[in-house]
Amino acid sequence: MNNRIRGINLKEGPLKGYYLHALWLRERVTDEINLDTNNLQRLYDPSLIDIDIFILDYKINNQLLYVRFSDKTESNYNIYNLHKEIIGKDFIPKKIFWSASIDLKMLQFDSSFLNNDEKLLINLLEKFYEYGFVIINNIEAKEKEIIKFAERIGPIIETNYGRIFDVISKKKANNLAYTSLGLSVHTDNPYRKPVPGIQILHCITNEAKGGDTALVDGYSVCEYLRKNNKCYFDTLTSTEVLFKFIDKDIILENKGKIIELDSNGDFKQIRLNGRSDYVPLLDKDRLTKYYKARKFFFKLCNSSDFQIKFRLKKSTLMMFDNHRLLHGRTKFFPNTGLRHLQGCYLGHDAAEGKLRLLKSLSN
Ligand code: NM2
Ligand code: OGA
Ligand code: ZN
Repeated sequence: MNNRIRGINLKEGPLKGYYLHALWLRERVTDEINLDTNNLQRLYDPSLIDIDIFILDYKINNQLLYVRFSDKTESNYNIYNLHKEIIGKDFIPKKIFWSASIDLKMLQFDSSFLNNDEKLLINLLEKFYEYGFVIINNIEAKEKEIIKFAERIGPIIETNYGRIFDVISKKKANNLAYTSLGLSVHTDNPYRKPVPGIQILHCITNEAKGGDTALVDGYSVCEYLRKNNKCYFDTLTSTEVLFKFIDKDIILENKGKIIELDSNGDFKQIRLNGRSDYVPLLDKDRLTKYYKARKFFFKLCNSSDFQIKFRLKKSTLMMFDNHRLLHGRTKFFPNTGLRHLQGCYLGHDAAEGKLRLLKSLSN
């Protein structure tokens, strides 16, 4: 039969212009038989719905779309909720790329949000997703305070460096971060699967000479490269590199591109870490091209056009997107004073998930 209703085309309202496929609507039914009203999960497998399902009847009444299907299921849908889903509305703000002239003031927060100030936490997470980092002042210069901060957002990702780690100069360090050497701007842990999305560093004391901080918006640099040197950009987005970490307890390896794009061509993740990258032995022309591209990217990342430099002060904490920003420090002189940071990693799912929840509760 050809006059069966296989989908709905509403003539007015927010859903005007969208063809609402019958099966697409059917797998979104909200009645108690089909949906667990407590956890909003489906109580049936949508793959079992008849491919030829059709609509017997539908009506629109204010915000509600009522539909009865050929399998006798009926449901009401809030048309605004359907619209939000169709346009892919999300509470995670769009990224704002920045360069060295960025105003740090708007990214500075006070620790008071730790005392259940949800509005301030929303604001902090929004700024974090826009700019890729935030700085929080007045986090007591005490060991483990970082845990309180991190867990206000979500669960810490424990690694072989521990749940939290001490960035301090020590002998026989398994990582150059635990020496007093300078670290050129990098992303952490490119050798891990997956690479932790967020890094937090809390300054407990910074009395040594040197040890200043640098941050770069890696995506801003990538954007510049895409516009001004497409050939290098293509090389860095296509060459698979091996990243490695080795100590007495573990050998970590992961492969990836220095600039990884998503399926839309947007920036997904940067891996830049001169201590741990091993490009394969490609043919000589490709290899030469790769080395030129990496050199140029590194130069841009270190240029004063893109890089901001500041000194992390005692009781200050910074939280940054380890897929987007690069961070580094100048060398310091341990015999001139103590320098001690504590760090940990979080996932983007935790931070995005927290922001979505807080925003949906506040709306
Ligand atoms: N630490 C500080 O990714 C890296 O190897 C950078 C990470 C050891 C957790 C250092
Ligand atoms: C790190 C790191 C920066 C610093 O621990 O990964 O980059 O300021 N540290 O010590
Ligand atoms: Zn680092």
